[in-house]
Amino acid sequence: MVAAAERARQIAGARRTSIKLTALQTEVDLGGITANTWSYGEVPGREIRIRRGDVLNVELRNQLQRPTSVHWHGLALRNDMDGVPDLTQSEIVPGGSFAYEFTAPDAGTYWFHPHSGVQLDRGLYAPLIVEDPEDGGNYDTELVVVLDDWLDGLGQTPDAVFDELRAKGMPNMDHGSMPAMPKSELLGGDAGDVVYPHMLANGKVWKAPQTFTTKPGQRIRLRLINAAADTAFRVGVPGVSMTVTHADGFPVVPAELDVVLLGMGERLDCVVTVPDRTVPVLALAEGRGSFAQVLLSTGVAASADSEALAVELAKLVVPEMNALRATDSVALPLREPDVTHDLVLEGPGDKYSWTINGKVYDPTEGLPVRSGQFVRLRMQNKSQMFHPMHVHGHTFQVRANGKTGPRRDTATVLPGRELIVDFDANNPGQWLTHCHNVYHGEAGMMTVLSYVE
Ligand SMILES: [Cu+2]
Repeated sequence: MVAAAERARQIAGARRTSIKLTALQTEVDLGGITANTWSYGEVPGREIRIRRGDVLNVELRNQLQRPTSVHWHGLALRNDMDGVPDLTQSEIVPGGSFAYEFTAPDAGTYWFHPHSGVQLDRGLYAPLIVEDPEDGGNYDTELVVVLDDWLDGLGQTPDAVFDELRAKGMPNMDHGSMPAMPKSELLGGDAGDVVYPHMLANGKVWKAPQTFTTKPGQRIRLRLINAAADTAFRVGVPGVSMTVTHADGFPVVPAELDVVLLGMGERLDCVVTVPDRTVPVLALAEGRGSFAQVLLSTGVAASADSEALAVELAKLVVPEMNALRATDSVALPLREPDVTHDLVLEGPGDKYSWTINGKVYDPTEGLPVRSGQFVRLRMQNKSQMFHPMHVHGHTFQVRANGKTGPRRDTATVLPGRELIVDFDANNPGQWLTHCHNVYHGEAGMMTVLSYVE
């Protein structure tokens, strides 16, 4: 069934792109700060760029001391290439390799990362851009901005942080003092479980930002990717409105917004017109008082320093991202689902456990679906923290208060709220469905959408 679904995706004249990727221990420069981390050679890893319908072949060589894997986040790919150990493949052992090969059926802004433990909170992530030969009319150039929260290799590791969370059953403490855990009104409660010393945009701290040289009047398509483990970002370009065109790679009815919000794993594409001065793309770590940035440099000085601009940006009202609307070309019509599954999200419980329907993850148990069904997921957040819920291998239709929301593969469910998403069960296999907070996921908040005969 998996092979048949893959054959249906293949198009005549498809190009084949072959890439070799190595996961290894490296030193990276975060902008005057050197961290010893695990990466695909640099942070972020080098972008992979293909066209819709292309076949991508990536040989991953594992030079780490631990097993790893690669998940191609957001792609409706063949299930045996989805990169989830114990569910779709065996882990890639140290010294081993694995050849991923699949058709990329839909254009959009995607990314890739391991699905092994909390490795995502190291430097193992990179953009995957699938171009649509038919778009490009409304912008002159593109800029990919990958956002991250960083602690690895600076006296901490994600594994040690996770062990500490489990041992204490609560968020990590900062050197024994009382923790100042982040809170956010926008996120309806807790904004994170982990304290991060740095926020990064394209691998750099805000004091040493990447500079993108441009000129006034240029229209830039920003491809925003939140690769963080535990941090939502509100993103804006001070004084410049953004035309949001895509959510998680799929087109939305263009929306003019001053600021947007990205949960972990989420992507937004926005077109901005460069003003007659240098401006930052600011990414405020929600509830944390820190930020990252990329500068759009015109050669003319900015109107104010970025710290002052960040204070102003934090005052703007952030619209509801689930109120973005899929274009008619991709929207799934509202109809009665063939099957509805409830996902009750709770935690943290004993030893920092996070659960779906009262259970921690078990790869042998799942929510059954059948090929051809129209499936509804009703996700109810009964915890104090937001959860960006990600479904592998499908792009669902968000139902925002009965209205048509965006098509997405990751959508944030706020505390005390319910989110309904629908999808066509048209990609057979065993598909992980989970919170994209890597610590929540690793602590149990994952389940499987399991195609059955
Ligand atoms: Cu979560």
